[in-house]
Amino acid sequence: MLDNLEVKKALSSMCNTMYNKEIKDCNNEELYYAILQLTKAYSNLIEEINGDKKVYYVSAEFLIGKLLSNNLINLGLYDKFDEVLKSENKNLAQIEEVEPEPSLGNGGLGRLAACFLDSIASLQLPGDGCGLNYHYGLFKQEFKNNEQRAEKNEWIENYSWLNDENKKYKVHFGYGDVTSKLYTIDVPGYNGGKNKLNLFDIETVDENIVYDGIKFPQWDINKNLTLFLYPDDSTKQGRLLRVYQQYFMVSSTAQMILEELKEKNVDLHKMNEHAVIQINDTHPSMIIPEMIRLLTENEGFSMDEAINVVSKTCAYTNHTILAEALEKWPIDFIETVCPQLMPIIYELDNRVKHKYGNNEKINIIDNQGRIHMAHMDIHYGFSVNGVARLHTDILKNTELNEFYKLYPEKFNNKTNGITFRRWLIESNKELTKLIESKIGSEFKKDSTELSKLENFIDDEEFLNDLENVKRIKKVELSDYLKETKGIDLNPDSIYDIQSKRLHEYKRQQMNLLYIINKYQEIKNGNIPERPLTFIFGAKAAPAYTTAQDIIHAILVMQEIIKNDPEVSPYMNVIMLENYNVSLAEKVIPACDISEQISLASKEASGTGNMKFMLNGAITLGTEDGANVEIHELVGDDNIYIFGKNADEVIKIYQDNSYNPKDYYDTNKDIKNAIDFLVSEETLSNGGNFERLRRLQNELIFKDWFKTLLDFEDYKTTKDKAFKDYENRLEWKKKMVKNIASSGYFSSDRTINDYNKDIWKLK
Ligand code: 26V
Repeated sequence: MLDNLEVKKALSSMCNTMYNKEIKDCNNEELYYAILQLTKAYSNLIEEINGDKKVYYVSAEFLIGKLLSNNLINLGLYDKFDEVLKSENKNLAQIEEVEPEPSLGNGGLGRLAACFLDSIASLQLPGDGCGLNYHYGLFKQEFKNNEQRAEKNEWIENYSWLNDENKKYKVHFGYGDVTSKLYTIDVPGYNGGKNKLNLFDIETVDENIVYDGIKFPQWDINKNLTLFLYPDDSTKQGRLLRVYQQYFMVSSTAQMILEELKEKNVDLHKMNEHAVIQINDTHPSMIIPEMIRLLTENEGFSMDEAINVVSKTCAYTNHTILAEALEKWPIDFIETVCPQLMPIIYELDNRVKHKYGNNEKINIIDNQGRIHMAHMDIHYGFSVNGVARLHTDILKNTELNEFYKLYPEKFNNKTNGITFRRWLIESNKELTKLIESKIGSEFKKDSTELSKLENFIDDEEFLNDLENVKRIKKVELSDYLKETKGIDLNPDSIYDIQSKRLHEYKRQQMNLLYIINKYQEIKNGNIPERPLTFIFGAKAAPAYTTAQDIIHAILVMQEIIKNDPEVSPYMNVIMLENYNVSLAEKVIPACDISEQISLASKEASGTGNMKFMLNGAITLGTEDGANVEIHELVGDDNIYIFGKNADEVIKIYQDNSYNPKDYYDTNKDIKNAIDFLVSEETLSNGGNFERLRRLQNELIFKDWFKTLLDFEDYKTTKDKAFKDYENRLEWKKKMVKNIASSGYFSSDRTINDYNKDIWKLK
């Protein structure tokens, strides 16, 4: 292992070669590129993790975040670089600000994939990620006129973490062949060894066709294929493009896997003993027919043999029960994009219909000619897992019950997790140090050690230190927002934070109604005991109108309060621009109250909830997703639970018995808040009548995710949390209890579970 002197020598020599300068004379940008090159060089020296069997985690998203600190930590070099740079009057955290963050993901599913890669490598298991090299990722969010604008997110530079592997694959589309080119990013583990993230790209992609934000000609596949993640699917051409992307991803991946297996001289008939393909949601589902096609067409397999071995190799993870996110592609889409798959899909479908009869609940091809990707995964994969206990139970007993009855042995739960290396050690160094001073550093390798913190729950000095750490992180966030956005935060206020994708089921609109209600109370002279800061971070899919309307309403509320001196000393609303992994690393450690308020049964797991808990925030949430497990671990006194539970919600949907208008008519707080959406105040503070009226009508007459049903309980519970915050001693104990109970949510635990029950790597 290198010592500080060697690190200094290496850095100094890199600066000399690259810029002909001394370290002290380089600016942050120059230093970033020098350290990037060095880190890549060190990573090059690390052995790849090998084994008899390897997992391929195939995913449309990998929300990896910045890599400099993460990789230095995992390579054991962070402290050394930090010290060397300090001695030269430089600051590693500031240097990392230079790094562009790739937006190769949208939310939880993509961030989970990134945490999993970190844990797989850190547990020294052989396993690679496989996905696409989107040049502009999802999009960069900007606010203009109180609306979200989508801009391209440029992240690929001449020097980046990408390695060109000089490997190519031919992918056949209906209109002709294209060439897929492989790039990789090293994934070093915390305990030595490294894996890879494989990102495929089309050779002919053309960045110059993008105009006016994120628009581009949708028909020109050779040029647009890997420009953006989740291109607009409100048009047929946009939906087709998603299928082109998916087929490109899985055909490249399947060819690469077969190539690797052949290099290892594996008998492909025993492929399942050497490879496991984890299908992350349904975006990669076409890997099943594609692999069968490659084996039958090129490797001399019979159809029976190919189906048999592929079914023993593929495993499927479900991340949502929302109908619109369960992909069903029309046959003619597949005929256009990859016609060679249709005979295989017909065969798979026929076998199911032959065996189980024509049953729409489990058919692969339904009677409207659509292919249900999840159904194909379940029939032709060996494992189906949900991502939190409640979610898996709902899959088994409700959503996928018909399948569960057929294949009970395939179903299993894998409660999600997060990597503590990024979400504690990297993003909250102060808390890490404090924990270390009490229980030693073993928790860095074994997160369950955190439970030892409970021994200090009555240790006043520790409680005060914990409070100080929280305050430091609140001040840090405040300074950062002041410096970068000119936003003022009051670190003595309570930070109440909801950061996650914008979706009606997550109910940012319920939080907004609470804020309006609080605003109206203050106007009526009802001042809160302590100032309140409400922070949101969320991107909305560009074609999702209601989500855009909700962002607009939050921004207008932010404006109203900023401009109202009667209210602004007591409450503040901030909608963070372009919430991403880097911003999350600053926001989460600063949080007092973590908003996890989805309509019960709809949030498969959530992973932000775990990150907040680990950093000492107290959850305000429904009995949904992993909140249920958090609740169980911390106990009733250390979480704020409200609202209808999943059984009640499912029943209300079944009975069709919910009418939001009843709540609007009978609850004055609800009526006043909703009426306020279209009012003199909103319209004179940049409000857009059409958007606000549409949102108002949505809430009164549709409210598909039952905001009004839970509002009253939400308000009561949230008010109580704010009141309890004033009992500082008790609150600090709640913080300890949450941190001490969070060990279960390490993704190392999750990956161990995947390995034990599904992958069986070693
Ligand atoms: C949904 C949408 C909807 C709008 C447009 C684009 C788009 C793309 C993909 C999806 C599928 C979302 C699936 C997803 O992210 N699920 C999340 O997975 C997390 C990790 O398991 C879990 O914690 C979250 O509860 C779940 O929502």
